[in-house]
Amino acid sequence: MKMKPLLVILTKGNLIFHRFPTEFGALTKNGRPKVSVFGKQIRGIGVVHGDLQDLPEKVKSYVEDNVKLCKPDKLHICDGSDAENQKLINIMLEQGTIKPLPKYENCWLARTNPADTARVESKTFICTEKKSETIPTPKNGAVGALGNWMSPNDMDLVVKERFNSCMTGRTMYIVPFSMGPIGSPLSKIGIELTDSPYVVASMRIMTRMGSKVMKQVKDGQAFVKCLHSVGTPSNGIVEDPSWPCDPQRTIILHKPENNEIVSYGSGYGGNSLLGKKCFALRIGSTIAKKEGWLAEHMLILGITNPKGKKRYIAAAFPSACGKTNLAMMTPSLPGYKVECVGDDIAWMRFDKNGQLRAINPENGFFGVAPGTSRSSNPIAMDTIFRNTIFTNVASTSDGGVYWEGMEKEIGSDVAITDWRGNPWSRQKNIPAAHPNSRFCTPAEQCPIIDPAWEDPEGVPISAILFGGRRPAGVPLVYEARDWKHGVFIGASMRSEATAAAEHKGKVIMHDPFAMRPFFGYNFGNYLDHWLSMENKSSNLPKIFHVNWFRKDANGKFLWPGFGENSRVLDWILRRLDGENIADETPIGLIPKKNCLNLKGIEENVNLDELFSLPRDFWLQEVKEIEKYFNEQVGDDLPKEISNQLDSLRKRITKIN
Ligand code: SAT
Ligand code: MN
Repeated sequence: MKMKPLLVILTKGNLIFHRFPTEFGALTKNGRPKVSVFGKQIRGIGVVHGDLQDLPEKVKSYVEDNVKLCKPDKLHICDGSDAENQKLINIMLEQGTIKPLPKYENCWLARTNPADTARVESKTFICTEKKSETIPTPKNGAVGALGNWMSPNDMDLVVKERFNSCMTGRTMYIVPFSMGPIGSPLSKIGIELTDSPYVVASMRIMTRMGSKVMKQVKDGQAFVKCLHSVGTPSNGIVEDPSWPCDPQRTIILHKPENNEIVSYGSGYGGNSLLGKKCFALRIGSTIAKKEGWLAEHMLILGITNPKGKKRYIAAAFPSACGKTNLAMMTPSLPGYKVECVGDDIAWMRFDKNGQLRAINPENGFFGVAPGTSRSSNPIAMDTIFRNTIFTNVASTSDGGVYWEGMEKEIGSDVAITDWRGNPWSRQKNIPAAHPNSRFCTPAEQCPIIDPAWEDPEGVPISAILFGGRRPAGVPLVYEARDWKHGVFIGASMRSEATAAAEHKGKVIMHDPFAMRPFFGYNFGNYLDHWLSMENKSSNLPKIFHVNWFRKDANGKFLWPGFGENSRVLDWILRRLDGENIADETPIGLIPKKNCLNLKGIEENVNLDELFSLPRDFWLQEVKEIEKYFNEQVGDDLPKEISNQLDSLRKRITKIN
């Protein structure tokens, strides 16, 4: 790698090393950048892109406050243009953050610091005056597992301690972005201040970013404040200037009262692309509660049956459980067509006719790469090889990418370099790509993007699916008896841990509504909010639970999954049409014998095992749920939900 000029800055006895890209320069005699903030003017600081005077007043004062705190050398006001993007790419190339992937068009590979590869749930906090606003009070000495709370005072201390001068030697980018189509009544705006060009380039893909959004702020729209820095370790030494970060002190804070997000120390995904989990889910859920709608960790798909009737379905699964695959499914059942509205987040509200409508607040897919292949998700493979930033995947000697699942898709003569940059061979017992490696790609490139995916009114939702990775006991699909039962099913969701966060091993974790890491307020109140939706409509979506991941005694999947999941969606759609194809069971309604369409399926499917309800398993499951509700939700658990649990227990004891 070409060496860049090395600058050593002494602050309070600490040495700080910075490698500046050559475009940097203007510093004062003592080597410190000139920063001074006077009243409404930011003087002595280079504005390298855009015009400060054009900023709306509210943005100006937000920027000013944080320039004072973070002391960047330069300011860049993002307009979202191609020319700007090219500039960012050049900077990242120069810093060694990305390298080109010449096999494809406008694709780039970023390798992170190996200590910065996933969301950090243990370092993610919601800041409210009262702890009980954020999390229910755990009982019986349990450690709270429904989010972390911090007081606003402590938040201030954390911010002062970490952000003071954290952008010295760097550029602060001012990133205006819209979550949701610009101008939709369901959309919301954010301004992210960040010192990472990687974050800016990724936000340009994942959100609608640029001048149009700034114009909306000028016209008076409120915005969510999002401050982000990759940070500098407290010893002042940036180990690897190509991916600066401060994993020791990484922290992600949310203050719903001010619609404010502050994130320090990580450049990765949900930690740094603040529109995603921080805004669209955590702050989003608090806004949604106030305004009477739902901000959920759900994909949205459109599905047309062979008769040409189209419906939309929203589905909640924990991170890295195949949401992207389902959202882009190629149905194996003839005559069906799936179209994609979104793969991760849904903002939903009932319209004046009582129809639930959803938008995808995002503009791109930040999908898990490993496991994505021509056989598992050909549509994703047709989406991601243009205008995409890959992170922590392996690379090939012919200028392409590689990950687990792509074995059949590369020539035997190409050499592979793993995600850390080391030569890799199949004999090595370690994965070539990091299990949480990602592609970040524009949604509009998806060949089956739904024609209504940017409809400002949102798409009408007919069914809601909950699901997870459940290797044992949980059948392929079951239907909730009614709305309250559906809310209970969402509340009782459990799933095997994945690589999307820092959890280790294949433990089955409670993950209510797939929102456990993303609740912006007390989960008990969240359940009340969901229950209250019942009064908003006489035409509520039906609720189902699905599980593609059940295994037999030998550890083999009982269901082929992927395109064959269209058979489950077919049953669901026929239930929406009121067909008499369901049998009551203690846990909900399951397909009547011969009513799940298996015509033409190649695998031998053991339906009896796939739909069996082992009594001991379910007694244990009820016990686990009860323990979880008691310990974690305690007095905040709505009565309706404990009633649901009681009736489930009674029904299960009757299984023989
Ligand atoms: O890393 S992200 O939070 O953006 C993705 C996910 O966990 O679903
Ligand atoms: Mn997700």
